[in-house]
Amino acid sequence: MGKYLGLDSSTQSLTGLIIDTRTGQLEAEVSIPFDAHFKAAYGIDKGVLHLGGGQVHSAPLMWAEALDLLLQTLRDQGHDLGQIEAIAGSGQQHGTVYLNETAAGALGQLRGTAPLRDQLAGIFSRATSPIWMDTSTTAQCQELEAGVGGRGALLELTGNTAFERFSGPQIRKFAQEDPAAYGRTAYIGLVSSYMASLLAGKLVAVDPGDGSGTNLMDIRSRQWSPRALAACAPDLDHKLLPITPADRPAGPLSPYFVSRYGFAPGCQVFPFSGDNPCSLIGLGLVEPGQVALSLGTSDTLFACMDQPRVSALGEGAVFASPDGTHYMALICFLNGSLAREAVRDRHHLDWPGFTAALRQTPPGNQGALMLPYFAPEIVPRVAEAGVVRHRLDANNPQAEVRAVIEAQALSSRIHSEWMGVAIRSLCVTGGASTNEEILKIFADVHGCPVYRFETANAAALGAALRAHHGHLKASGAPRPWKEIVAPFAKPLPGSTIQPNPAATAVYKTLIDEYRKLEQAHIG
Ligand code: ADP
Ligand code: XUL
Repeated sequence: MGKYLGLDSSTQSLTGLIIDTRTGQLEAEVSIPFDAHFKAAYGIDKGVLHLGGGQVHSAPLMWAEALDLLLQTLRDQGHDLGQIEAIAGSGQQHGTVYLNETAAGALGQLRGTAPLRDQLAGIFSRATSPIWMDTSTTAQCQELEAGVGGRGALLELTGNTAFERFSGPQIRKFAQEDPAAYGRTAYIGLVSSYMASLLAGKLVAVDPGDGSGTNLMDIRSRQWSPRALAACAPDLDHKLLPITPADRPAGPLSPYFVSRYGFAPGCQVFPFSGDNPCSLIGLGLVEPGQVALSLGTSDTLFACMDQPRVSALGEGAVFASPDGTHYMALICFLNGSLAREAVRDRHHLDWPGFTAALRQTPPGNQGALMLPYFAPEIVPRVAEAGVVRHRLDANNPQAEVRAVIEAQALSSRIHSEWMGVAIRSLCVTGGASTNEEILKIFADVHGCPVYRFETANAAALGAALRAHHGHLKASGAPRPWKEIVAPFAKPLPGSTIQPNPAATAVYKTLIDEYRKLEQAHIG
């Protein structure tokens, strides 16, 4: 035994990762990309539905279908799921799932003879879920802040000013725009709690890590704030699933998965958390100090903190760490992989061509700069998409490729200053962290080494480690986090990228130029 499964339900894919804690090995790592399997059935593009006016949703029934497909794939690959002791997971943060009053019964009666899709299609009071890319809730952000006594009051209470992508503003918008469907909603959860509920065959609570991405949780008590709930939407205290400690078992796995995929009946399910909080664990950031960079659909830069240091500028977010004691500071850039892909596709390149362009161009790009707002941006706040080119030829593919990466790295440097953390190294994860040329630019701009790891799926790994930690604790033999993460969250030998001092010197002067360009365009 000693095996644990971590799941990551992200924007574009569902990943499953199995660790063997006796050998310290990753035993399996499988991803189900949503577009490859569900594009036609759900009408998605890169995992999401663009509904106009900044509304970006996805389909919770699709995530359930992906769960069946992932477990079937693991089984087909010969993995004995009967050896898994416990499962935990991670979900893209902030997205909200709306269930009607039949949901609890349907989850409790799942039969192994038919797929989840067929049994759960009727449980939603809203067929689609707004996700973190949704920028349509500016009015609701203002109303929520005003409702608790102002921006400063919400920041003090929840650790965060109101953000368009956070769950509270999403819920308020739904309650305002479709009060009938809101009235039919018996339960509101997050992507994380929804995925955990499928596995446990019952409604599973939200963990404090993901709860802190709602604008509704008291960051110090790690419970819903009655004041924030009242300011958000009617009757929300009855609809929103409760908050539970991340290491309290949610229950045994539903018999559905036991009969269909051969899991052991006693396999435990732990609450899921957000993808960034899980990545914090998966990269071994269980003590303050180190800083991490995730280059996924979004780019995020985050650090572990002792206390919830807040960002008064409203740029950074603060979440509770799923380790139960610490906090994390995070900055989220919406124009991460989507911007890199936009440049790649605009110039008809593939990843090798994109990477070659980075090799062929000099640090500093001969003064060419880009503000890469291919979509509205979270940090800095940019409401309308619009790419700005400064001394940059839009028809020069090489310069464009370098410009987008340098912009992302410079922006991550400028907008992390509020964290008050000296960035002495960066632990990297996410799909684009497999690209060494991209990482070199981040190392040079930050002037620090970049550490790489065996897996680029730190969120799924962090989830598996959470399952291990929780399972030991529940069995009466708890072990400190440091010992749990040590065998897995260690940089790959020989893979560290050191900054090039000459390039770092170039970027030192460019930082101010980039800052000025940004200020000139966004005020
Ligand atoms: P998420 O978990 O947010 O869905 P991932 O961390 O799985 O995203 O990252 C997926 C992204 O990784 C893809 O959208 C793609 O843009 C990017 N990616 C994959 N390979 C490369 C590469 N060689 N160079 C740059 N980006 C890459
Ligand atoms: C973080 C954020 C994104 C999502 C999707 O605040 O919005 O990083 O978690 O990965």
